[in-house]
Amino acid sequence: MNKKTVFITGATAGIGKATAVLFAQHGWNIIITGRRAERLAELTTHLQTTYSINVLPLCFDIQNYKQCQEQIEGLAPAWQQIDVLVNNAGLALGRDYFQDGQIEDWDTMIDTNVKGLLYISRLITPLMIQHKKGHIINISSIAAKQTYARGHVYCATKHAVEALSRGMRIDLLNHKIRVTSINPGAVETEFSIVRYKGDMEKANKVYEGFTPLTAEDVADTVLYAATRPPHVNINEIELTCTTQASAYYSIKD
Ligand code: NDP
Ligand code: 8X3
Repeated sequence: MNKKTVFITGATAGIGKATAVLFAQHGWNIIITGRRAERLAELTTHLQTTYSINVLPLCFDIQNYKQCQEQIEGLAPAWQQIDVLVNNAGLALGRDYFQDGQIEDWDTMIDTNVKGLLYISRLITPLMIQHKKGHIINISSIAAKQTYARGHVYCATKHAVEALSRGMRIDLLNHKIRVTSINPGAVETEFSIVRYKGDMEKANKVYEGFTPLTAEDVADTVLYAATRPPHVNINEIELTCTTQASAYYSIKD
């Protein structure tokens, strides 16, 4: 396989899916992951038939280390040469006051956004070191920079991703493995449907009256970071829609 390979977690929806499509358009081979097998199969067929690239779908839960290990250690040699890892899978659950927070929601956010990202990165970095190349792109958030009301644990997980991006960048320096953190503001995806547990009214309200970022906008920054010359590392990119200045300040269109 002469083409470059990107490994994208959480490619069954939103930013991960848009990133898979954009990289496919640019001729990359792609490993896509997620828990929804049917969506992975549909995307695989679409990408393989539309762009002449190879796609490997891996269906597993990144919260489960054994599953992560089986999938990554089971990669065929040609798929082990991963040029770019996009740690994208993640979620928010609930907008409760701290004192009303649901323990299961907290566990799921921490297990996915922090531990899942750690498991995948820990398993893939030795492959990158072995092949003497690699780039880890962590999809963090403006929630890594600011803590907003009733966002405590989600914001804490993204603050952790920020610390991990910095830590990885330092420890992987000797191996010239690049580490980028991408911090978007509001992006209209399935994120709010997941956060509000299927309550479409609450989910739609989040994006009412303004034009949020699209998943494709974020995918574009991922591709930008991944395609700089080898001596350039984009450490961090923060992006919001034009009507959002921070987690606290936004205006209607
Ligand atoms: P979506 O809900 O649209 O997509 C989330 C993706 O993550 C899905 O493909 C889902 O796949 C996957 N995922 C979730 N949990 C797991 C798990 N346990 N194992 C494997 N895959 C999992 O949300 P977004 O595209 O918006 O979110 C992507 C990332 O962007 C997240 O890290 C989020 O925090 C971040 N982000 C989002 C913003 C927004 O406003 N939307 C803004 C800033 C950052 P499946 O369900 O099939 O497993
Ligand atoms: C997701 C967007 O508004 O919760 O990270 O920070 S927000």
